[in-house]
Amino acid sequence: MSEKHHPFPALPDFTDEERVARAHAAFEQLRTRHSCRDFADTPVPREVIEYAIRAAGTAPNGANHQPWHFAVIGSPEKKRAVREAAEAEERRFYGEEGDKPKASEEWLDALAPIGTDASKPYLETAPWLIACFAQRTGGIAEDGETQNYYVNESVGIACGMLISTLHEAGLATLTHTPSPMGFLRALCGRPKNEKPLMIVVAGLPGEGATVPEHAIRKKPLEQISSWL
Ligand code: IYR
Repeated sequence: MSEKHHPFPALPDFTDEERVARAHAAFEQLRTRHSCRDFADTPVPREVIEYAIRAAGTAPNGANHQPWHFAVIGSPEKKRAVREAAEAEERRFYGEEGDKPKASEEWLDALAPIGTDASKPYLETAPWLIACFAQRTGGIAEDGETQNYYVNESVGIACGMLISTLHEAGLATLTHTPSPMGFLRALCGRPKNEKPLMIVVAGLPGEGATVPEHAIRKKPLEQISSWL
């Protein structure tokens, strides 16, 4: 049986011209976001992160089970532990332990223009690391058993909203995805039904921070859309 419904919240009564202008302005604001790999150690108020997580928590999701958890890491000790575990995984990924890299040659070639390697100092420098977990089960009550739906889609959208809100607040971010990320579950004390999806690193860019030329080239509208 359907529960009580509320009237749909009133939307602003914009003219079409205003809608176009606002969509354009939102695009111009979002297009200035780039992944940052060099962070300053400047502190950022916890409330910024709190609001960004609240914003993420409004994301559309499967059956409103809200299958996410955000573990916020701000202490130097925990950040160091994340850095050490992540770098150990990355050394295997890039083959810096002397073994054959876990990444394929094609993957390493794709990363070459970005210039990444196993060294991740920003995991200690940036003020906040937000470990994003996807709850495979749990439902609204987080009972650990009820089936969740569209988990990756839901948490992916929530992470997008988290990143957009942090950008709107004037912070730089990086989505960091060491693989495998099992160490994060233990480090954050999260249960087995939760899968670490990504770490969102947040803070201010370091003075010499750069963006690779490669990352600035975005596919044009004509390429990323078709109109039927
Ligand atoms: N997790 C690694 C590798 C990496 C993979 C992709 I796909 C990227 O877009 C960037 C990096 C690292 O962080 O270096």
